[in-house]
Amino acid sequence: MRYLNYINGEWVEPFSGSYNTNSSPIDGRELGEFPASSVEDAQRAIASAKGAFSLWKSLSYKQRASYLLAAAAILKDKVEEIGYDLTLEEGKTIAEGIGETQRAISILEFFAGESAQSIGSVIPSSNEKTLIYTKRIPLGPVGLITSWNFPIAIPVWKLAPALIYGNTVVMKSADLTPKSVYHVISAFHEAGIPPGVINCVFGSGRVIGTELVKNPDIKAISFTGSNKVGNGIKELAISTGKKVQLEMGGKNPLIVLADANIDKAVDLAIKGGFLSTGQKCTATSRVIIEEKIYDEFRTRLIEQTMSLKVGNPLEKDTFMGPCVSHSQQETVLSLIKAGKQEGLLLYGGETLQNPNLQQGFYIQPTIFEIDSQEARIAREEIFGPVIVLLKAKDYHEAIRFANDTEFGLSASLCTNNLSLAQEFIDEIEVGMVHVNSETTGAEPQVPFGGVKNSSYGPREQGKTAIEFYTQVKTIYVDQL
Ligand code: UN1
Repeated sequence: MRYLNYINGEWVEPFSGSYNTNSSPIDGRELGEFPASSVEDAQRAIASAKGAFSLWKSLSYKQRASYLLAAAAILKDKVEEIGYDLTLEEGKTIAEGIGETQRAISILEFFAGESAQSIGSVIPSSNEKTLIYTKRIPLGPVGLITSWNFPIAIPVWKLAPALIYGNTVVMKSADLTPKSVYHVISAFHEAGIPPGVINCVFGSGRVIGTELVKNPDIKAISFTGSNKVGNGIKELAISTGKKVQLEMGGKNPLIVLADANIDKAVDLAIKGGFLSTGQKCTATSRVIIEEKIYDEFRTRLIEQTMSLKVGNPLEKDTFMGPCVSHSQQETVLSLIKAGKQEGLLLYGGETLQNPNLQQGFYIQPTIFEIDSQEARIAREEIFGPVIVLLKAKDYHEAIRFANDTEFGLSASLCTNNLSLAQEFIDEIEVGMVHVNSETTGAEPQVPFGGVKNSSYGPREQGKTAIEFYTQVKTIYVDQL
């Protein structure tokens, strides 16, 4: 089947007339053709978003919320079908595919609820008769550039706040996961969103993304993806006067102290490190273990990892599916190769040998042991099913290791020691701290984002999303 761009309320062919075939990382089956759009398509989408802005911002918050709720209801009706398509396209397990679709519904419901929340404040004037207040106003057309690893949730967590606060949108879907984004856009189309409020262009980031970032009619860019691409976007967007929000990499540590419940800590390491094939910016990639329990933790982690079912993610009992693409698999394998020189491979490290899985991009869950943080596998984001173990003398050494990274997205500590947990909360250099829980996860009603090289600009999600998607207007009202 051939899918089209969505511009000004209609499904339209790209100017180029050319299409890319999308295929499944599970077994290579073809999933449809998506536009290989050109700069002209992006420009047409931007013009459409610009044209729709004055109508959309003039609607009441409640009216705008009604479209979010209608789209949520449509996604709810199709949650199994969409979750299945997400799994086929991205390779995460079916439980995760459906779970992610449910998360998108919660995000839409949360931001619909924000339509009844305060959008400003009244501030006393030095003049007793003057009323001074602030209100939040939308920015205009915004460009949303989304990643393949959460192809439903991330488009929605940018779309929902952009729309509720009155902005119009041009979305650039990740090349690898257009069908998931198509489902999101279709839900809004079916919900009757006015033409031009949402536009979506499929194709290469270098072409469409660059146009969005450069074009003066786009007032802000929100991006989720790699540091390399994000940093390029930052320079260009700032030089054209835009607001920018970037969510990029992580190298998230899980610290396990000697008093921790080892079974629970092993479970957190496995879920945080291997679910979604490790392809989350929040994935656990370093596990730092206190010396006293190191051997026991390592033994149990390897035992549990050996028992995981890795394979076709459409089968209900599969724990971990393939990498998203051949090139992602190659990148992960090359880091594993480097890891073998720098550290000790404890488990995994190979592609799967099962003859039924040769058309997919599978890698075993992989565990390394390292004795120095200089190793590439301890410093670079791998974005695959690889965790590295590091022994620490005590909490103080562990936190030093944990902070010794350019990234600062999330981190977790396993302990029952409340004082150390509080010290950790204060000392760890990340945007999201966990105590006795996975480094992954993001509830829609709370801020999401990191420090250091993980993020740039205001936080996504929760009430703080308003910071990025609006600006403040200050109003003085005097009596004549
Ligand atoms: C999660 O951990 O459930 O791209 C969400 C990412 C993040 C989202 C993580 N922006 O992986």
